Amino acid sequence: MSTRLRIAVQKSGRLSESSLTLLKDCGIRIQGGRGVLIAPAANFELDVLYLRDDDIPDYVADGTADCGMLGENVVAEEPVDVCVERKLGFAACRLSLAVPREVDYPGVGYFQGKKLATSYPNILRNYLHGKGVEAELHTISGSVEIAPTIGLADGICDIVSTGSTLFSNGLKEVEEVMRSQAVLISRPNLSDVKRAILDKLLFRIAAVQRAADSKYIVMNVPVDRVAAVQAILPGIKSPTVVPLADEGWCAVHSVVEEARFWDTIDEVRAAGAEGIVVLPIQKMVV
Ligand code: PRT
Ligand code: ZN
Repeated sequence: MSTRLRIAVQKSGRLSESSLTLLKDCGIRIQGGRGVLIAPAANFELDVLYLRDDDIPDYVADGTADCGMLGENVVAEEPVDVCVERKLGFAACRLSLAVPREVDYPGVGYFQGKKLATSYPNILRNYLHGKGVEAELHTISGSVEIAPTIGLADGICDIVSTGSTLFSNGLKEVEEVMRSQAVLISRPNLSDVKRAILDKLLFRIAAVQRAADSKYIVMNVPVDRVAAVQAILPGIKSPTVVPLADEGWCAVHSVVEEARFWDTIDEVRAAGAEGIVVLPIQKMVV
């Protein structure tokens, strides 16, 4: 029995590139191209198994793979016993109900007794059940968005990201059934050795994600304004303050959250900071 961790990754599709980039950012070098079924990492106790995303939950649940990266929507649809270890922050989308644009939509009760086409019958059934609505579900595996036009259904439940597919098919989004992003799943009861490798991988993923969410900033601040600027900057602990050759000035170094980045810049400028330089962070281990 191999003691290497086997991770399932989508072979080709919307998740493939970002999944492999994440492994690369974790310093893991995968050997060989995607033409193979299984590819070993050169410098980590990991093998990559390339699969269709729909097959990943079953393969992880039955132990063919130890873990996998895929959309939450696929995990939620498959009734299998896997654990969601971590949200990965890419492939964000939502699973939504949509109806023809001309429908005067009164609320979710509209779907009572209606025909709905979807590739996600389990998620949709649960959702409608929770709303006390009973509809006739038609499971189709592709091109769900054309079902109303060809008279197969009154509405659809499908993945939406920009909304342009719905728009170009004369549909409008009326209910959000679930939000989704890529996640890392694992099978229950991993051996201690494999659990330790997975924890090592999760630790690296956390460092990569933290870095992506943060920026390093350096700025010049008059000595008498340092306290005011410092109060604005959270940093990891407190900011680093270094005296400059020009007496009366300091350089202040700190880490700011991407989400609050521009607000922070406005605030420190108003507090007296000048010459602000912003740098990307490669990894952030705390
Ligand atoms: O071949 P394989 O089975 O492995 O791949 P697949 O064709 O089943 O999946 P793929 O690669 O299309 O998507 C993989 C995962 O990406 C999905 O399970 C979602 O978690 C996520 N994701 C993110 C999306 C989208 N965004 C998305 N926009 N999956 C599908 N779409 C499709 C959607 O089905 C619809 O047809 O894009 C269209 C809508 O996009 P907009 O931008 O027009 O709204
Ligand atoms: Zn698929």
